[in-house]
Amino acid sequence: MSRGGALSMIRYVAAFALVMILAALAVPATAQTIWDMPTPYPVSNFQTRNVQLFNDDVDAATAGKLKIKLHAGGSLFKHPDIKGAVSDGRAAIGELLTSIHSDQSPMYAVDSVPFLATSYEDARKLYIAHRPLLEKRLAQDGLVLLYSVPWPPQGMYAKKEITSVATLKGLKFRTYNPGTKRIAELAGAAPVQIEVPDIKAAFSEGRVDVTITSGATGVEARFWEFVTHYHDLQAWIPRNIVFASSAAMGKLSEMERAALLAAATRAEDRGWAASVKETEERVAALKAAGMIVLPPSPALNEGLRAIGREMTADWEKAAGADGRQLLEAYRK
Ligand code: PCA
Repeated sequence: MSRGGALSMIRYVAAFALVMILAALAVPATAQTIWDMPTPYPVSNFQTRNVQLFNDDVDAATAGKLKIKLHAGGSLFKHPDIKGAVSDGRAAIGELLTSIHSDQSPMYAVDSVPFLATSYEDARKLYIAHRPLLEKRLAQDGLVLLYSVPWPPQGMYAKKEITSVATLKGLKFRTYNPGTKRIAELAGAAPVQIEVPDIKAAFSEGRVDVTITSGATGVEARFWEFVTHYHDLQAWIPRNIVFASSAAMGKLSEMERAALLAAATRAEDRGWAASVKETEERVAALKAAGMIVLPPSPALNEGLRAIGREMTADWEKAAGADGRQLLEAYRK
């Protein structure tokens, strides 16, 4: 071999070695995907615990190729910002209360219309009718629905018995979505929007007199330190959704996407069962902590149902043909 030939051979071998080194370095980057997942509620909450089990399940099913990192309690993005963050790619996956965005679309509101679906059985029927339209609406925001899990039925916490809607007049009413804000307004109360992580501070600083939420949230935030009465209204069953960015999902392998969807189905079934269990346990825990747990008086019940009828009519008007289709499917 000539000298020139030997040199070009060395160059060739060096270039080949470099390509091999770069290829080896590139392997971990393509072999593992890490997704950040902002969620709104505390780590101890049953919804969050279910999300963590979902993430563990995805990790196991993909042999660690897809890892989802939980950022609970609004620590990465605050609840109202989670949807936008996933839509525009600042996070790949997230969780939220569907109806926090009910002012964007009636399809984000239907599970939180008072007295439309008040039992788990009806909530399930409503979800089945709702799901295709919810998926369609989320797709407009570049999002894919993975699963949806209900909160326990919603009741009212207060510092005295609320005997009628008129009793609510002028009270500081903590809200968590535009629907609860509307209830407060129709009742002549003063709405104040507060996320779960801030609720204890709001109560102790005297910014809240009354709120509607579940036994789960009431126990978690130790409401008995601030209020005395729980009116077991069973007024509606709001749902959370777990959703991903369709762009981020498009970058997964076929195997990873299938694993994610299968884990979502399991998480949904597990979550509905956990919610039912939560309902029984948490109302009992409120009683054990010394709270007065009572059914609504006939006057309060009728007053709230009248508000529910007005909000149902408003929803039907806003939701148009899609809304009619949804309600027909639900009532079948
Ligand atoms: N807890 C959440 C939403 C519904 C519920 O039961 C909250 O109070 O914000």
